Parts: sequence; C-alpha cells; structure tokens
Amino acid sequence: MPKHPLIAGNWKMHGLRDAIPEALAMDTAARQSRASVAIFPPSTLLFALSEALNARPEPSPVRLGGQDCHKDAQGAFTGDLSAEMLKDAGAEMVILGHSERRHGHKEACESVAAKTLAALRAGLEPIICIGETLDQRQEGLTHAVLSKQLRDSLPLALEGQTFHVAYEPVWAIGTGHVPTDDQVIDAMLLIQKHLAQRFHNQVVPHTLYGGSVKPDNARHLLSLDGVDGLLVGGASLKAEDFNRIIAAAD
Ligand code: G2H
Repeated sequence: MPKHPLIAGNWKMHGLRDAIPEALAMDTAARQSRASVAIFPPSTLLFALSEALNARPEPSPVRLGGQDCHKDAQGAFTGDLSAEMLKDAGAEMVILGHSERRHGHKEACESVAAKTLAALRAGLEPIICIGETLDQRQEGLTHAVLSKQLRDSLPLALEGQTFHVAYEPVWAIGTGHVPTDDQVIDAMLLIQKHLAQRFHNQVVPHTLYGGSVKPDNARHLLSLDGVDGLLVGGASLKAEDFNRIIAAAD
C-alpha cells in the first residue's frame, strides 16, 4: 500500500441533495486519514457538494469527480456533459470506461481513450477502468482482455500526466463476489507492468481495485501487492460504511 492510498467512492445513479450531509461526514473522516479521498457523485450534485465542502473553515481534502464525460468540449449532444462542464461544476477527477458504461452504453476502448484525452484537455485527473467478464475469465482470456483494454483505452498522451487505473472484474461489481487474492494480485501486476513499459510518468499511477469492496474486506484488499487504492460503489453511499473504508487505509 502506498503512503497515500486513493479511496474513491462512486455513487453511480444514487443521491439527491439530502445526501450532502453524508459527504460532509466523509470529509470529516478524510481530514483524519492519510488516504486521498475522492467522491464521484451524480453530476447534478457536483456543484452543491463543491459549495458545501468549500464552505468549511479549512479547505476540504476530499476531491470530487464525474462518472463519465463526452469527448468534445461542447456541441449538439443532447444529454451529455463535457469534461469542461464537470470541471466548472467542481470536479477535479473523472471515472472513464466503467463497465456499466462499456456494457450498458456500448462504449468501446477507443471511445474511452477519446474521453481520456478530453479529461486531460480540461485538467481532470482520470481513473480509467478495465475488467473482464465471468465468461472471459472462465475461457482463460483475462490477460488478453485486460491487455487489450489497457492498450486501447489509455492514449499515449497520458505520458507525464497524473492518472489512475482501476481493475474491476465485471463479475465482482455489486455481486458480493470478490476475486481471490491471487486473482487481484495477478491483475494488478499485469497493469503495473503495462504502465511501466508504456509510460514514464513522474507521478506513479495508483492501481485501484473495485468490485464489492466493503468495510470488512477493505483493509485486506489494501494489503495485497499492487493495490494502491479502492474504487467503492454501494459501500460509498453512507458515511457509516465509507468512513470505515477510509479508516482501513490507515
Ligand atoms: C464497481 C464498484 C464501484 P460496487 O462498480 O465502481 O461498485 O462496490 O458496488 O461493486
């Protein structure tokens, strides 16, 4: 585990304005932790959360992020949001290529790469997600799938930039099934090897694990080789759970 593990909460399509106190309680925990903490709320909450966090006497250590962005800065794209818009609303980071986008919105790796360029253009720090399905794992294709996703989703423009890669096996997302230690370590080492060969960044990217992270398994997952942080879904919605995960990083 690095000195400052990244603990990221992906709220997905959950949260109305009455969730703001939860984020403030997470901010309180983040102030006492050595972890870097980021929250990715629905875009409708970005501005309000940014205002609420910044209204505190001391600057908040919690960074906010979007869950996706369009590849263009503006245009006739009904329903979409650009990286610039997320930034304007208070985001500093963005999740790209989450499996719920890849599968639910048919996002190809090339689209993820274009969105990554958009994030960099706007000054957002991307977390790029990769992960295999259960069928792909059972067919022995895990390494081939992860390698292809890394090659095609990460543009060379990431050289010298700060970014992160999250390994989220699709079969572990929201299912309660967590991979074995060996499966997590194997994927992390594959990612780190790819990043070392391809990029020579001054800031070493965090490699995150995501998929059914809970307060009870967070400390163990963070202890595994190559796990520099966690991308948390369901267990990031309530401060009661997420703060225990933040504490697991200490
Ligand atoms: C994986 C994860 C967060 P959950 O999608 O990105 O969700 O922790 O609910 O499995």
